[in-house]
Amino acid sequence: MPIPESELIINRDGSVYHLNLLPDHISETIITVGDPERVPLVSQHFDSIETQIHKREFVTHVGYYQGKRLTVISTGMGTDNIDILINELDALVNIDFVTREPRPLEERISLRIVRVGTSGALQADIPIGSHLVTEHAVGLDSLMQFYPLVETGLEVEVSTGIQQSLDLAYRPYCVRGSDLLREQLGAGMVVGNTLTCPGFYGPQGRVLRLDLRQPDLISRFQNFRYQSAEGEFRLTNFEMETAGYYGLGRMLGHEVVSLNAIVANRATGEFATNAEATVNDLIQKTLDRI
Ligand code: R1P
Ligand code: URA
Repeated sequence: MPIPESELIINRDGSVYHLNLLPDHISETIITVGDPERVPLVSQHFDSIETQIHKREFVTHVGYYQGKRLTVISTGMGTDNIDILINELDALVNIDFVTREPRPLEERISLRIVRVGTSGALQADIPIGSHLVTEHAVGLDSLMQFYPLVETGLEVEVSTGIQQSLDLAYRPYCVRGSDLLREQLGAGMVVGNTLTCPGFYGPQGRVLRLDLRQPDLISRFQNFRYQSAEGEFRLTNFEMETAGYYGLGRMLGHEVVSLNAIVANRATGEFATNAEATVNDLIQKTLDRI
């Protein structure tokens, strides 16, 4: 059955609805960033740029870095944008835009998707300026209420523990990312467990003029521990997209990793004086290893 026009929306020029890209526009390795202005910070290192396209917050540059074809795309903020990003990237490679049929199993393409983003550390021993690679992502957002994500026993136990310790009405989701990409791209980085929050202020325990429902939210995040055969699990940092990437990546069969430039530390109350340098170092490290 062809996928109806209302479900897979293809623009008049044959591009996918929000990303505005044609199937030929993307490479199998994709770097994603939140901030559209970070896209040229990545592509400035390319030997050549063959395509530049933008629509809304999705800015895409495709080019070659040391002979390897790479795509860099900005996503804006939040897992709702990651739902659009990953579904549309997957459609570009795994759905035939002429017949509107998913490609047969043996023709399916697994993309390598590398998030290069900023993040706040929860623990005092993860200083500003560090680079952190996410092993497990825990989603406090609602995206996985709508998909049949299959979690391992450990993932369910960890997220049930977090639900209890935060006194939440719902169980967050927990997903381990690609071991392969974590080892390849994250060598020497802090290996952490990232909390993905559906907001920057209240959901990350920040108080400006609004009080929090749980005034001790940050210390609940910081003090959460889960003991398993693999060792002690603690939450190391938070941001706003990683769990969405890891959940959708698992379900659609793409390799995904989240690399985080630590720009804030919520245990010490500091914010980076030179966040740009930490991000630029992470971009360079990513390109060198990709
Ligand atoms: C908040 O300032 C934004 O920064 C982090 C969060 O996930 C959120 O998107 O990532 P990026 O720097 O990649 O946008
Ligand atoms: N991004 C976030 O989402 N939180 C922080 O504290 C820093 C960057």
